[in-house]
Amino acid sequence: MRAQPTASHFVNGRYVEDTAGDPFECVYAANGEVVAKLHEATDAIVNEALEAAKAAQPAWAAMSGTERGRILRRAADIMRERNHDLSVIETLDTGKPLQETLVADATSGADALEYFGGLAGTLTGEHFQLAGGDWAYTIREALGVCVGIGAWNYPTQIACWKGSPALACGNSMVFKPSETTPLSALKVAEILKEAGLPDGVYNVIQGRGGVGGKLITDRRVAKVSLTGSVPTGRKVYAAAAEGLRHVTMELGGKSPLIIFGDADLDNAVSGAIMANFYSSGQVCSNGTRVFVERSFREAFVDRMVERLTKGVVMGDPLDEAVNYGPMVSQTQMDIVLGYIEKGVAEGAKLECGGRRSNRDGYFIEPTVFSGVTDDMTIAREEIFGPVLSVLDFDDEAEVMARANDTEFGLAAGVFTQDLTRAHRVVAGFHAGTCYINQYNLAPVEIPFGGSKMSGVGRENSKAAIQHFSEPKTVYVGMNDVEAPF
Ligand code: TXE
Repeated sequence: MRAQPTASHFVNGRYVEDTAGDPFECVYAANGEVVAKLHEATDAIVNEALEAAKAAQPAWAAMSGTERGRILRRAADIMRERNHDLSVIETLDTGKPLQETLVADATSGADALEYFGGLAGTLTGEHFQLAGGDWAYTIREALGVCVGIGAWNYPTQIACWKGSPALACGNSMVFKPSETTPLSALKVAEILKEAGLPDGVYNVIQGRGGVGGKLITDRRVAKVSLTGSVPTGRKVYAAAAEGLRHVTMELGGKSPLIIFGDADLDNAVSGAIMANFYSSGQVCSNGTRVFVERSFREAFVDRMVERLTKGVVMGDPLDEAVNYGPMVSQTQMDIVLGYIEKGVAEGAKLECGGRRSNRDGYFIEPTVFSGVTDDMTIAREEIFGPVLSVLDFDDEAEVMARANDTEFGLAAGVFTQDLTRAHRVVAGFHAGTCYINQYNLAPVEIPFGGSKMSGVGRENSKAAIQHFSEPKTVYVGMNDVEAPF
């Protein structure tokens, strides 16, 4: 098997296996080949990982931020040196084209390790001068053992986006990747160890939702950070609430992308491509409801179809000339094909795509619907595949109301050359991450996350520090104590 890891789990600084755990397979989505066989974590493995994380955390937190940061930054350097090998594993794990994983996955993980490594030495509390010479200060403290639970679309990135700020703040982590993509996070754990991370500070264990459930409800756990769907988010949030645990929820979306008639046509089409077809559409922040000003629609759809027809290169994702990969799994392909069928049945006009490709693997042709209305299923539910819906609009107030008429609030975007309108529109969006004349970029320096049903908390940037640490307030009395009796 091409990508068989040494063992299923990485606990307390070493690979461990427990064959009593339910077996599962990692499948290369481009051809259905089994590339690795693993076992779900048994209760013994779950316990071992949590014990290791609990035992390692105090000494890790007691190190200076600069020392912690140095290890994270060293790990970033190793990730960059091994970018090619890590990208191949990410491609085998997810089916995303190597052309894409070479620039978007280990590199993004390394950015997070470097950024939070740099911040680690700068974390401080505050000082407060109070009446009569009394004063107070806060100590920024780690939360303790944090659990990270990942989705299958960006396994390396998610392992690093959660691990880096957690570790920078002095926490330890038990990370559970998606059962669909178990490989990449193990590499992150290996590299952190090689960079000098003390054993037990970052652990990876495998399993489906049941293993995640055991982690979330364990009394040793202080915080849960999930990337996944809204239904899972609800369950995980509720389970975490039982123990009043801190949470970060990075969930799904059905984000609007508004294109006004004055936009630069090719930029708008490029933005909509990035918002719908990158990673074959398997991106949570995708702008899948593309509202196009009616007068501009024909030109927009024509150019979109032309660019997809001429530009998409489907094939083995390991071939660097290929820029468009399969769905991550047969299950996901079936879900997406089901939505396409519904789009047709509900009366949307298929402009291109709409079918499974006739090659091996779980490929779906890039699909564009026009004439989509707000009530159609494809305009309301997260599809998580390469399906772009064009909805017509006539004026700004109308489109804003329609754009916000969703339970989700992850991202939103606008293309226009009118500066005032651009800022007015983003001010009106009910969404956590907004774009003007750009879409779907998420550099580590800026906060990323959703409002409404799309999430709680933010990842990346200094904002993530707030979500992986808490202030301890210390009041310092400088005067005699006054008491009523
Ligand atoms: O996600 P799930 P899946 C969406 C997308 C997709 C759908 C299903 O629409 O079609 O989610 O994908 C773990 N307690 N997104 O099945 O089920 C699970 O093992 C604890 C959006 O992969 O949400 C996995 O590790 N953990 C998303 C993780 O949660 C539980 C990206 C996500 O699983 C659990 C991927 C439980 N009860 C899919 N149940 C995004 N927003 O980026 C499941 N898990």
